Amino acid sequence: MEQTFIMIKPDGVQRGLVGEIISRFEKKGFTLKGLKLQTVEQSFAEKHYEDLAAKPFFSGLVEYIISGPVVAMIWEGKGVVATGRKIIGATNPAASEPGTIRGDFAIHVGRNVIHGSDSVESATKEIGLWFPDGPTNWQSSLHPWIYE
Ligand code: RTP
Repeated sequence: MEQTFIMIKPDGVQRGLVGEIISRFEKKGFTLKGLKLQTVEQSFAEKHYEDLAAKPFFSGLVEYIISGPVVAMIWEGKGVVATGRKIIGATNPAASEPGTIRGDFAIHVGRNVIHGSDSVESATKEIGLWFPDGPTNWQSSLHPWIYE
């Protein structure tokens, strides 16, 4: 089953959005396979965002990510990478639809509350970085009520 890496960024934690965000993924039917609250070092944040190292906003982005604890999660389900991105909404909250997390809770691209892997390949890489021991191995009993 497909997995994705989701991170509630420091603004999401500080603003008390953790429960709301987890609830949206749970209610959709996805399964939580990993969860931790963690403050990361600069080098770790730079590694996570290494593909963006050349962007002008990179240093500000790293400062933002290390500014407080984040909630790192693994979510599992059919199509969870693409659907997770839809639940999150467009990168710039000004373009995020109402009903998405960023559309409902964010205004500025530099404080957009949440990260979600953009491909299955990125998800594998990010889960490996954040959860070196891998996901928690369990199966939701709701499975037959979520999938045909
Ligand atoms: P994320 O990786 O956080 O899920 O975001 P994303 O794929 O939707 O967007 P990406 O282009 O990978 O950018 C990563 C994060 O960098 C910040 N950003 N700031 N100031 C700016 O112009 C700007 N552009 C992007 C955002 O926090 C974005 O989520």
